[in-house]
Amino acid sequence: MKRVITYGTFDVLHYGHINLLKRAKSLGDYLIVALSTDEFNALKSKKSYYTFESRKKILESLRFVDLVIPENNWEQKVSDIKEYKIDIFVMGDDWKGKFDFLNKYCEVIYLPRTPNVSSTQTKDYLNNNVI
Ligand code: C2G
Repeated sequence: MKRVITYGTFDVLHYGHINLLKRAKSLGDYLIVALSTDEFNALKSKKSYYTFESRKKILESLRFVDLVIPENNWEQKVSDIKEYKIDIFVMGDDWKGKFDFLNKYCEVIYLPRTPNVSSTQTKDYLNNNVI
């Protein structure tokens, strides 16, 4: 049973997120998503449209996501990897290099981001095209 973990806000879920999550799951058998809490988002200077609970519900509805846990801080990754016996840590390549220190504990893989889609773009579009 190969266990994979990834981290993120996953606000206003879009096909870029779906591509990342699907590819992450395909690297193993069990995918854990550590979902940024609303409080941690504030630390990342992000304000998500959907609350943590709503974003969690959406992710849990995806058949290729096996477990959603809260991401409360930057520091929890090593303990998460140990606690959940993670084999592979996956992030989009906008984070390339940032988490290489986790190589001591598990495989670290950066996957290419999906171009031309982001939660921010979606929100901007909706804000500027209210009918
Ligand atoms: N992503 C992607 N393609 C996009 C947009 C996002 O592959 N067009 C990926 C990101 O690279 C990331 C994941 O989807 O791996 C989640 O993206 P965000 O919700 O923006 O996550 P972020 O705010 O980068 O949080 O501790 C790590 C942080 O919590 C990462």
